Amino acid sequence: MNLPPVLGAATSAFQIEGGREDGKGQSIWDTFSDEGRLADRGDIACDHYHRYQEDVELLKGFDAYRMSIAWTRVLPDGVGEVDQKGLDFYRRLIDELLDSGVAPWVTLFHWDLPQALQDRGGWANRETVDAFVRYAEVVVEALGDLVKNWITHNEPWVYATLGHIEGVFAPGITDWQTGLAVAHHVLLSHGKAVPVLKQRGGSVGPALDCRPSRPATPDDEAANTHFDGFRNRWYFDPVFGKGYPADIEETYRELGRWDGSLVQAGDLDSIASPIDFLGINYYTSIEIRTGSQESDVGKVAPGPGPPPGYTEMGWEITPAALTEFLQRVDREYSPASIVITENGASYSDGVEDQRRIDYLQQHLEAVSAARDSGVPVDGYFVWSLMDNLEWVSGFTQRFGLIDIDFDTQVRSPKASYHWYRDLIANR
Ligand code: IFM
Repeated sequence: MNLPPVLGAATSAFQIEGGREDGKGQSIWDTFSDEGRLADRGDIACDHYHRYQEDVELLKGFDAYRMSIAWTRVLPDGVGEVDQKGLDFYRRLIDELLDSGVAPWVTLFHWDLPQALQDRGGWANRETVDAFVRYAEVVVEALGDLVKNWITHNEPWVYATLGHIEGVFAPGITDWQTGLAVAHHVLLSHGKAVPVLKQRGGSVGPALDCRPSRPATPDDEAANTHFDGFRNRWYFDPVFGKGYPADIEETYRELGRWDGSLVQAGDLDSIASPIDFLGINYYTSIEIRTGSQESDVGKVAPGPGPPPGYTEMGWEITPAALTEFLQRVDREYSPASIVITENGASYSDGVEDQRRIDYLQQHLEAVSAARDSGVPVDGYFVWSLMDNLEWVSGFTQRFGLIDIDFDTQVRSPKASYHWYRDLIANR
């Protein structure tokens, strides 16, 4: 296989850390958890806050580890006072990684917005952009001597849409105008943070989620184009200087979802601030049929597939679509470098997880095929290093290379962990 030079695994703060202590502020996901809106509470998760040394030990042999910082540990209210204890925790963790030969790839925003900022409108309020830039300044000042790869935002589509249009994720809002305002401000804050994070020589990129789609029949082309615009182009186009896609803007205007008035002079240039790499999170693709009321929020029924055609998230296994999507991104946007910032599968197979090995093998082959055709894919991160709190699904969906017993916090590497670590060692 033509593997990317950097192979690692990923997690995010809320999903693994626990540790609501040492001055940590409340995030919108803590609130969702406190309100009983998650299948399991998030107070402890994998208790990584206390067990990070054990977790780093298990990362030995990996090239890199993608983690996120909890904004509320660094600035409990999002703005104002810095909590040194929070920064010290991340410094200890990152020191430990570097001592273990594992490069930290650090995400600033993986959805856990300080509740104090949400109380002032969250990402729908343009002031949150400034708050994020200040947060980036604080973090790069404290950790920029150690961290060389930064990811601004994780999955802006998911954050904006599931949290503010569908309302199933925190903060639980169901309003299109809010969702599109959130998306714009998240993208704007990404662009404004890029030069800040580069100040100390780091490489910077966003982690964009994608959902490649295909029309079920030739008659479904228009629906498919619309879905692709809503789901992919609305985010990829502005990051690469193409502005918002005109066809989708027109639809949104007609439906009263967007009048473009919150896009101020200079915003689109800021969003297109040059990045060093494009992070892509890929799990599945989708078939689109015309006429579904919900086709623009991704609720199109998937077509049948031969077993084992789906993971336990109900996501169809489509590795070829990853190769095609990478080739398309290369053709249409020409990023200097692409990193698969997430890819993985949920299976509750315990430590004998051959199905996860198969999934990862197929997707690494898909990445390899893209590289063979000249696409600059330079990194790949498995989601996830360990089973963790899968947002509203709680502990029911297990993506980890390492099994977690959530009662005892015992870590047990799965067959996929050994397979992946051997692959890295023997490449
Ligand atoms: O667990 C999530 C992660 O936080 C973001 N990307 C998708 C993963 C699986 O749903």
